[in-house]
Amino acid sequence: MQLVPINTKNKDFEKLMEIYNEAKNQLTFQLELLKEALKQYCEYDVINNITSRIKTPESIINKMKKKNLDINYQNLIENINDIAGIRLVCTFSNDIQRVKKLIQRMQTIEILNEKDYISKPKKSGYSAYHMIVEMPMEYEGCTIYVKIEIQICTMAMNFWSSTEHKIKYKAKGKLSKTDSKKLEIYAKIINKLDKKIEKMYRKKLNCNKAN
Ligand code: 0O2
Repeated sequence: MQLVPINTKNKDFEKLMEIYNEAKNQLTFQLELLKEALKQYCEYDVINNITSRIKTPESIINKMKKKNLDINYQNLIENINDIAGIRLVCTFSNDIQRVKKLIQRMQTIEILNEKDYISKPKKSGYSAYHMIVEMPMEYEGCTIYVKIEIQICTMAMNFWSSTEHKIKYKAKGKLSKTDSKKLEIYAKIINKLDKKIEKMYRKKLNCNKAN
């Protein structure tokens, strides 16, 4: 099957997407448990919300074309790492580090790759922490390893990236240079805001401890 050209209307493709979907659901469930445990322990929503998605067939094929890959199953499995994606939205910027470390300790997954767009945002202004993880799944008596992309960001970063996704990153038509520049500036403002809010929260915590 590996070098067979992909037909997204075919049953094989549907089956493969079902496995990615099942892996995504299982990992989301485990991360929901982590979210609840953190809430109990820290007495606030360290992870504010979790969303997940499976990439559309059209988006998968477009990404393969963009990477100049032959459209076959081997290339899809080996090179497209975010067919299944989970986004964890944290309350404060420091929570991202804490959540990242807890995910690194999870026994059910293996971390394949990490990208720190927090310390070094993309040219567009995009910032988030990315982890590509692999999860073993049982399928027809065999174990197969499914890749999932976890994105960790703050509410402010999520606001910026979801909006920018609609008006620039995946929008039809090109955004003007001036507006692209504005988006870069807004991303910087948002990151500064995150830091200021975090600082305010730490100050309040210290005051509470002192009283
Ligand atoms: P979509 O529609 O969100 O799924 P790689 O295989 O690692 O070399 P890849 O996967 O493009 O290449 O890696 P990268 O750059 O880390 O991007 C992965 C995902 O991060 C993207 O998936 C987006 O979800 C998000 N992302 C990256 N850059 C930007 C950006 O400038 N703006 C926004 N809004 N999101 C960004 P997709 O498949 O490109 O898009």
